[in-house]
Amino acid sequence: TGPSVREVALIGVPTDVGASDRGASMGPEALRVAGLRERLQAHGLVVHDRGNLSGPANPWLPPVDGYRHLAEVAEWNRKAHEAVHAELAAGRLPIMLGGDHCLGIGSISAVARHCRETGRKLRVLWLDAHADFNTSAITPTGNIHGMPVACLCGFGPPELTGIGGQVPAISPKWVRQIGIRSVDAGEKRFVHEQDLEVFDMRYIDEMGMRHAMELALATLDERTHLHVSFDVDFLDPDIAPGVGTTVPGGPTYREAQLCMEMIADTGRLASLDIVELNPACDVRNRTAALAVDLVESLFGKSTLMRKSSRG
Ligand code: 4U7
Ligand code: MN
Ligand code: MN
Ligand code: MN
Repeated sequence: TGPSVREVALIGVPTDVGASDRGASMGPEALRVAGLRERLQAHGLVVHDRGNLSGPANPWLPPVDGYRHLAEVAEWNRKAHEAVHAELAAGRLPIMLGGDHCLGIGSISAVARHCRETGRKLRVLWLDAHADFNTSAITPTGNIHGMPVACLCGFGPPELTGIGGQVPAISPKWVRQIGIRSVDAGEKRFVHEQDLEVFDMRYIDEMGMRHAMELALATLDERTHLHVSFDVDFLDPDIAPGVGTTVPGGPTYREAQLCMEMIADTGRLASLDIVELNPACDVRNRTAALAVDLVESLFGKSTLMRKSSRG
């Protein structure tokens, strides 16, 4: 099993417990309404929609000891972990429909576990406006959707870092972040200290999306499992208003398409998260439709038949 898999499983994880703004819990349905399943099928993929996982309600409380809703976040992530791992073990490509980005902990820890079990190398592409590298000591908000990369790298509460049975679940060396333009003061120091490889918007402005992606996708080989964690706030808010935490100055439509197409061209995509879509902030579901459009490119849609095209 691996990147040649053409069977995908949609796993809805309808929660916003990792955020302070509500509404990302409606993301899975908005993606379905935008035609995600049908658009993937049109590319020859066999699509299994597993429906939505269920879990605790959002208590909507202030943070305690630097974490908002830690118990609920842990429970949702344990469920996401098991669901994603089961699909990988069965040879299917899981697409987790969030939900807020705290769910990257469950999803990516499952991917890391699968890679350990099958002797694969993991590369994580983190497409986001934010680095999501906060800890309880440095977070300005206590929102755990700002902490998943740190938790996966072993910096966080045991309830979250322990999901998947190995701490840390991943090494910062396996991660490439693209589109970053909002990093908090303490988080900035921590990103530097841990030497995360970040292609921020300054880099993309100066060098172009093509060069950034060439480097982010360098040194993949036939044993690499490529995971994409797509936070919809990666995109410029002018084209993607339907997120809770917009940050101006993101990738344009064309830059985002190129990013997805270059990932498709590697042929190594083996799991995906689509997170942080917030229909309560959207305009006539257009951000969901855009996300679906980009995901089509990620699975090999291209304008013309290209030598490198796989779809
Ligand atoms: B997302 C923030 F302070 N950094 O930690 C925080 F700006 O998953 C935002 O990338 C985090 O959308 C955004 O709360 C989390 C804030
Ligand atoms: Mn994020
Ligand atoms: Mn974000
Ligand atoms: Mn967000």
